Amino acid sequence: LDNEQALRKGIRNHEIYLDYQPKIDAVSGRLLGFEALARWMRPGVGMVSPVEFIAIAERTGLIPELGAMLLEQACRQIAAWCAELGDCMPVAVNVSPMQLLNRGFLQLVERVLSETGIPPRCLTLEITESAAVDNLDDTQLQLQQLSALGIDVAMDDFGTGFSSLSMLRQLPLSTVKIDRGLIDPLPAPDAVAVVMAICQLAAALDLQVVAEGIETLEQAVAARDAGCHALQGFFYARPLTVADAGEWMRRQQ
Ligand code: G
Ligand code: G
Ligand code: MN
Ligand code: NA
Repeated sequence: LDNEQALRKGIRNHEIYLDYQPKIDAVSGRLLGFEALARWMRPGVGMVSPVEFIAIAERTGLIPELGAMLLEQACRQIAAWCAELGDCMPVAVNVSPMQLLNRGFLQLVERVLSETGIPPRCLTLEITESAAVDNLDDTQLQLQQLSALGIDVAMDDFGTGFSSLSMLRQLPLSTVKIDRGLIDPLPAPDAVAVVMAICQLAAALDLQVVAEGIETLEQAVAARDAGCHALQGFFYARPLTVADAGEWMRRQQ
């Protein structure tokens, strides 16, 4: 209850904001876009992990409100960066299973796209395997309607959950993000074999592959050689403040 009140107040007082972590083209090294990651700087307490406060929001019914606020924030930022660049700067937003399956979610995305006027292809939604596994039919329908809006959908944390490989085919995805648990042991040969197999499967299904959690040059090279299209991780950049992300973007131009 204490946490609920604090979170309610935090949402109202704009204590929750987004950091942006760059995604890099594995071959050219150029910036491809960002993943938006929610942050809560709780006054007198410090940083609260999104794992914790998203769970509180889901338990207490605050998730639609929090999710809407974060999606609006991300899309306003996309609009600002697109205007500055005169081109699309893609941003991926994480969506929890409960958010995705919420009745109002499709309408929310439609409303935010139209209010911000961003090209839908600049927005990616990252969903986790568990959502799809637990409610495949609902998830499939919801994702079909979302992708019909022209946005991209990425399967996050791929390779750790319990998704069947056929799910990749059944869902209207554009991207799979290989979980950092599979990237961490690179360039060990057995880990390379696993990442290569995922990339081959993804290629056959016409999906882009992002490797998450790249922390070293050796991992970056191994992931690229295994066929990953995009690389993300501390080796390139930590999640950055919006100002630092903008600097990153300008330096790439
Ligand atoms: O950002 P790390 O920086 O600590 O994020 C931890 C976890 O929290 C990740 O699994 C990430 O997907 C999730 N997360 C971060 N931001 C958001 C968000 O805006 N919405 C949801 N649903 N999950 C988020
Ligand atoms: O589940 P999701 O992929 O959305 O989670 C992203 C999480 O991974 C965030 O907590 C982010 O801060 C973290 N992260 C991003 N890059 C790295 C990295 O190179 N190493 C580690 N250990 N974590 C990372
Ligand atoms: Mn993610
Ligand atoms: Na992930």
